[in-house]
Amino acid sequence: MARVKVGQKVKSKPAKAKAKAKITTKSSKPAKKAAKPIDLYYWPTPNGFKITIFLEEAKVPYNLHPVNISKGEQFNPDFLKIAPNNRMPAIVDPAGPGGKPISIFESGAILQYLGRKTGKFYPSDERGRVEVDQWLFWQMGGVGPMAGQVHHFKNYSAETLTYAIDRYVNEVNRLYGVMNKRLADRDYIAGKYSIADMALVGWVNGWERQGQDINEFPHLKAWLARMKARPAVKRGMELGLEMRQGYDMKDPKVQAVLFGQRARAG
Ligand SMILES: N[C@@H](CCC(=O)N[C@@H](CS)C(=O)NCC(=O)O)C(=O)O
Repeated sequence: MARVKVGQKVKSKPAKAKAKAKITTKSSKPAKKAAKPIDLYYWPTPNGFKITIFLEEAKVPYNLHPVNISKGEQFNPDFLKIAPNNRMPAIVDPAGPGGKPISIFESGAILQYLGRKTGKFYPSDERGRVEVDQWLFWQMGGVGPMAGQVHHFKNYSAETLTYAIDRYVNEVNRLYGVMNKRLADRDYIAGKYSIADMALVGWVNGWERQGQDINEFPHLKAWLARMKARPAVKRGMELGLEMRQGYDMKDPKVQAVLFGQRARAG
């Protein structure tokens, strides 16, 4: 359901829903007010995919605003107003609490908000919610940052720093082991399919680049296959991939934007 507002064009696959919405009939029932689309600030990376997966799964209409992080668009003043950490994803929901707009940064906070708002993929009972929260925070504080460090030292760094590579590859290996054990007797990480699975899938999908062999983790491998078989997950992880073409993380110009960032004045 993505609609591109700014920047390059992005192909939107689920066109069926849009086409349907255009059909007008002479019904006596008053027309239902269409939900205002959510504005998603996005670049196609595992953190961005978390949100496109949710929106696709829950069939929430959204406008896509590409934030080309290789070009430094995460530092645009308008973007920083909603995402002061100069990282995507971020959203603006024009119909937030009290019917007023709300902006949110940090993918975990966005997932929880969307889960609460829609009542989907995030249980409302306390036990179920705690179960999801612990795995969601485990992804946010563990799998994401550690796999991110592997990507950096193993794939992007100009120097080969064996100690750093080993440290992060080992830690990701440990985390994969934890997931594998957890998934031995359940289909999804918190039992039922939830925002915690959505947060993890983009990262686990990069296992090869993280120096891991998924075959060592059969339950995790089966979960990954289960996740990737979901059409909304597929759509979410494919959205806008073509925008990344032509940007090489080893390009010194891209590295000058993304690496070695320090506090900025202002
Ligand atoms: N904890 C943040 C991390 C987001 C993040 O690291 N986003 C990266 C892309 S995956 C980004 O926007 N990088 C821009 C930069 O490094 O300047 C979240 O989960 O939302």
